[in-house]
Amino acid sequence: MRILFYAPTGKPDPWLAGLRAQLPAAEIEAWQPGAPPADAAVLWSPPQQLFDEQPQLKAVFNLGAGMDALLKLQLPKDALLVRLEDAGMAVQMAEYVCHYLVRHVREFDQLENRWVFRKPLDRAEFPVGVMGLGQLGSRVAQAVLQFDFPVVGWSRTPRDLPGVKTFAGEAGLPEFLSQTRVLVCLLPLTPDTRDILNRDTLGRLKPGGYLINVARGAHLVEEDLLALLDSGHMAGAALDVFRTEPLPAGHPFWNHPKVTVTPHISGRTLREESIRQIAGKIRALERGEPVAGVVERERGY
Ligand code: OXD
Repeated sequence: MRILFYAPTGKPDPWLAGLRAQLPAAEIEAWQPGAPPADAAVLWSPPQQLFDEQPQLKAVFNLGAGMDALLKLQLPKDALLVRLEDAGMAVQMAEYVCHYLVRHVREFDQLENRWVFRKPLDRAEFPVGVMGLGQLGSRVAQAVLQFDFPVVGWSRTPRDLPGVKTFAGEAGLPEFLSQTRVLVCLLPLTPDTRDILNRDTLGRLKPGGYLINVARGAHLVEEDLLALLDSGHMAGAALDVFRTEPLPAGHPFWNHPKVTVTPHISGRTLREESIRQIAGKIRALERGEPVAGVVERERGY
């Protein structure tokens, strides 16, 4: 089997070495324009040229959970598309969300240069709503539950999660939002979810709403959030993803007193875990066995 590797940033060598160690019988190379035809590709954010030159690919392994960058391209029509499942990302997402949730609710930021007493807060007043209840969303919801916050969840199709009151579909969205004060977005980016965090939806949150977006920048209409922060309906936001990344210099989020910006680091792709997972799936496919994490192109994730 011949496998191509591509990632626009970072060094390919440790990835190639790891994949070769796991799959010693395979021929594994970094993709270069004009590379000979391969059977599978392991990649992140490739140029269209890679797929134009490799229409015969049978399997494409995405080095991330979000498929949006890949699904924008013209893909080999018969290739199986496989996303990265968890691979150490879920626990990082859970840490990120719990960190900003607790930091906000417990008022851990020192905002004034004087000793100010803060009265204890009732966590029942901070119900957390998790949008997207796949592997990452369920892990985040379970972690938040450990801190005794009420948790509600929303997903496209109905899901049951222990301890979480769940809502589904367009019909369930208004009720989900009205029961939420801290909103966590972990949705895949699809035509249905683009711009889903806007003046109307964020305006339905309980007063003093707080947004944690660890999904994609295009879920959020940035000027709508700014307007709701300025009106006081929203108390703040922790944003890891942006419509334009890197976030441009001079963007109002950089110095906004109610916004914390992080550089798309809430769930980093971990090399060893990812290589083990992808190599395991390649071996399973070679044995003719099904694998998990196969993306439905129509659905977008
Ligand atoms: C992902 C990401 O999709 O890193 O995994 O954004």
